[in-house]
Amino acid sequence: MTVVFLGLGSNMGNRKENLTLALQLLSERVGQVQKISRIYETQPWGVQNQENYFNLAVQIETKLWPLALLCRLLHIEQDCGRERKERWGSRTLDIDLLFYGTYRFTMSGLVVPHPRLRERNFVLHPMAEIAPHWIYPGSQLSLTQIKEQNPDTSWIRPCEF
Ligand code: PH2
Ligand code: MG
Ligand code: MG
Repeated sequence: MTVVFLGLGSNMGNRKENLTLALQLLSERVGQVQKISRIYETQPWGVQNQENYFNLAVQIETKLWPLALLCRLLHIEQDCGRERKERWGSRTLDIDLLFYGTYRFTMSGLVVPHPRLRERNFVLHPMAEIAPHWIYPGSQLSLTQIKEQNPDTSWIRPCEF
């Protein structure tokens, strides 16, 4: 069993429902969901003129190897209505593999830890909420420290439903 952290995002359709359905499918197809952050509303990063995102982070214990896990994540994205068009463009659901245990690797287009997570408020805030003391593999820094050092100025606020 391996603990993995995923980042979820949605900025099309009913963003909260998309995330809720994704969490349901993750628990059925990937493993036991151990921690879920609050949902945050976030400024679009990359392409600006698109709807604000809802983002969250989740901790799951899984027996799947990385590429099998990636394949399930892509299927869940599709089953939640994802169509791949523009890079960083709007999407009903995006699921990014952030950490796979404490491993670091690159294989078949999959880079772990996720290469851009250290620069993104929309990942670091929800991650630091569920795993503040998690050490970024290969560094001596916790996610809380990385979050505090991150120069990203884009806004992020927890949703109040
Ligand atoms: N995902 C992207 C590009 N930009 N911006 C925010 N705020 N949240 C995201 O999840 C996001 C993004 C590509 O996956
Ligand atoms: Mg992404
Ligand atoms: Mg993605």
